[in-house]
Amino acid sequence: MRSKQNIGIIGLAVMGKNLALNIADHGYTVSVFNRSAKRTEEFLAKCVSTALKGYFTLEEFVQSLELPRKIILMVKAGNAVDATIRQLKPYLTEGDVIIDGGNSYFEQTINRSKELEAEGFHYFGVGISGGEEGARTGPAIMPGGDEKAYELIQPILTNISARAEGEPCCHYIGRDGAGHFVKMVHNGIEYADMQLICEAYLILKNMLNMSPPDLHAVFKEWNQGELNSYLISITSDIFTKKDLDSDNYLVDMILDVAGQKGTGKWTSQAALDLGVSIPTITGAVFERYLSSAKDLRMAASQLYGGSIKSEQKTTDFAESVRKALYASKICAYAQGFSLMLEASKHYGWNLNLSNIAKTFRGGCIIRAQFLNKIAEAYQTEPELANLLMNNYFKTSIQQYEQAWRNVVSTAITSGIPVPAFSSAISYFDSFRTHTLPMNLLQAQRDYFGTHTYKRIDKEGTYHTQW
Ligand code: NBP
Repeated sequence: MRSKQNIGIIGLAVMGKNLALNIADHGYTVSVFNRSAKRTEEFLAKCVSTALKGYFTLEEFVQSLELPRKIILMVKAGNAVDATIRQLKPYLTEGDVIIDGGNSYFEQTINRSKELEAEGFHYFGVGISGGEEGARTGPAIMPGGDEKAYELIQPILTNISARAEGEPCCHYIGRDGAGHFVKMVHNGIEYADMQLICEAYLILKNMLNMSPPDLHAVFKEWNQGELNSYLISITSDIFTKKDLDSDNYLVDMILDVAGQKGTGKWTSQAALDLGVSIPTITGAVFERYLSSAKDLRMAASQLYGGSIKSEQKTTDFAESVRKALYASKICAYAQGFSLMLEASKHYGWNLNLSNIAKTFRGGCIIRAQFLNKIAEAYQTEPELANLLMNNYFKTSIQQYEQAWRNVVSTAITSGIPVPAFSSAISYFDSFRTHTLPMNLLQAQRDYFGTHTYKRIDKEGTYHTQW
């Protein structure tokens, strides 16, 4: 009898095919299936490994797998996931495990989990980060689902994940939608991180007149220190690339209109629903929207007479920009982790924020040395309400605060758009302010809407005839 395969993958686009190869590299046998046969044929034609077998009907694909079956869906998020599950179910046996490895919206994962677990299947929403390269060589993996059933898939997921400081970047996250929620917040933080780097670039370019080679050198140097990260490293690389069609550097030939696939928007929506303030992440999403209005921005630039006043600074200013970037980055991560903390309470996920920071250290886009500090912070204080309350981050912010204020105020005075830098410093200022002006706001609400207010000197709820 033909021996059964260890695991199956449905969906052979960029992520699915690379994940299949990665799993096969780790000694597992893998069956693959794709809705359109052409992709399967192309994949099999290039594939030399005998560990991989392709199928052209879902029934044969399912029958090829050992029990309990473990099937990873790497199809487009949304309807494609539901359609695949619907077509798959008639061939499955109770106890089989379906793993959605795409970027599904976490609430859809919660609903699918409920439905499939009631039918006797195990369902996992697994965040997989790192794009094509991560899928091939080791992604960061965020599994969400039934903790007991997790042992069925834990060895494979752990083996194929990235490693950081010898540890796998794969930790069980929590029930149902927890893994997809954490992956979504990872992407939200990524939006903020990228936007902050772009603002640092704009400031350096305009205030210090830096060319792409200068910028390459600055980012390369920054990557040697506490900002060490994948995003800083690729940014440094980007500044070395010459354009093939002109004498310019490629970065200067790229249109300033940002794309997005929606996970930053979802993070912002989740924050609004859960009542958590994440202005730097949301600001980064809004800036991508504003970038899309290129024609309108060009017209406004005519109307208001250009954009940026150039104020030449000395090279020490670059060090201040580095400090401002680091302090802002702390605030962006503080926001993302606060959102996960609130979601953990709301959905009863019992998230281990230290393990989540460790998971982010390798394989994924926001991988950075700095995540060790976050992991340590939550390891020592699992109940930490906000990263800004941790001693290490407090010291960093205090050391850099003056430079940070100087950079943000100089950028604003010069007309350089810094929505992420300025929202980060405003977040910090609101966070550390003992008395916000919400006393007046409460008075206004009570004045026009009888919304009542509380007093600082006695218990109770009050209304005034203003
Ligand atoms: P895509 O998101 O581009 O999806 C293409 C795959 O979905 C193809 O295999 C396609 O089959 C299949 N598919 C579609 Br579209 N509709 C289907 C349906 N109704 N039934 C069955 N299959 C259907 O692929 P990807 O970029 O590899 O990403 C896969 C997942 O991983 C997504 O959720 C994505 O958001 C996530 N992700 C992607 C990246 C990345 O860097 N690309 C990174 C991290 C996570 P077909 O060949 O027949 O059209």
